[in-house]
Amino acid sequence: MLLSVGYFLTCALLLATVHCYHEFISHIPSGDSVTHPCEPSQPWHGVGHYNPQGGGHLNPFGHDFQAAGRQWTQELCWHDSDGDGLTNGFELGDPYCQWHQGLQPTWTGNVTHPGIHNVEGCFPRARQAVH
Ligand SMILES: [Ca+2]
Repeated sequence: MLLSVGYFLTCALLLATVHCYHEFISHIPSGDSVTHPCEPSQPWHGVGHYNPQGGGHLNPFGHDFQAAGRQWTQELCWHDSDGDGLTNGFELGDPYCQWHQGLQPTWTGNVTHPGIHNVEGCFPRARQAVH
């Protein structure tokens, strides 16, 4: 019986977490098109987290998204959260920061991760060598 209750609570927590990610995905352009920068065939569901499945520590974009009230703002769009030289808007297919929830971004293909440096995220040793 105790095992069943634990299983139920775990499932409820996971479902709530998945629901949250889906809700937040709709708050950013191309939120459902972000992939792993090192493995483009792998989706990155928790865009604001280091864990591709979501949960755990926030990445720089996750911190900025949270600071923006979990909304796509002009400031968040024009900012370069991961410091790779590309604005968050450019990475997510909204290069002119015109997207609003419910609209189609300028592009949805070839979007890049706004919270993981596209090169250094795959080669952490390169980052250490640079700094
Ligand atoms: Ca960037």
